[in-house]
Amino acid sequence: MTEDLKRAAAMTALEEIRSGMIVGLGTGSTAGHFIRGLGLKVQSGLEVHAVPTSEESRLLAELVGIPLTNLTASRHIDVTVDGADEVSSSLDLIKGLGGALVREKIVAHSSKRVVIVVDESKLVDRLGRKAPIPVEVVPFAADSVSTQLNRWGGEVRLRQKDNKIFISDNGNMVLDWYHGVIDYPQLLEKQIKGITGVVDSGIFAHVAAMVIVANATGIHKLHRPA
Ligand code: A5P
Repeated sequence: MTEDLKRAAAMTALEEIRSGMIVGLGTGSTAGHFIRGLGLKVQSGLEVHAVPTSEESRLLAELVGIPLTNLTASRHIDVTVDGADEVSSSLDLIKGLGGALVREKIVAHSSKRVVIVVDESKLVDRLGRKAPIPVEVVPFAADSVSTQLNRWGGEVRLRQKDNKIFISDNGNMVLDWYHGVIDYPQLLEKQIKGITGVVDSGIFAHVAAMVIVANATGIHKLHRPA
């Protein structure tokens, strides 16, 4: 059921894509549905180039035949379609439970428009209700950043995957900061980024132009107020 909703949101985002566009490809299961859908459109003649936000998405895009580019060859991306772990009522996001937050943020900030695709389980009134804040750190700084975040409150856990320390596509570690409800996402995003050794965090404040939400009643498009 959830998977059907994720797919429905992702398929709706295909309406945003036109021939000639440079498209940012997000990471995660919902973004995966979008990539597969885009692959089918490419096979039927749609002409796009895409910038993936992870090795996982790059492999999937190659598999389904989407021509790839990068931020050196294509400085500006027309539209990026990505998933999220939490979407607040003001359309701020927590991302990065899939571990691709740094490339996702770089691609999002290089995009004219960012469209987020989610099932309704990702909606919260305020960020931090359910998800921790992923914080990607240079491995040498994992302890010092963890100490600083702990001083600010909550609980910090070094991310593990398959009983090993998780290493991102960039060769870094990820701290999951169980912060609790976030009152000022934009401010906290800046504060985390200000800690030496932090590469970036999974708070994406003021990034999404539109969020496509799928639930049992259908598809709902939420727009960021101008
Ligand atoms: C990847 O790093 C994340 O930002 C994903 O976008 C997020 O975890 C959403 O994943 P799902 O679409 O699999 O729920």
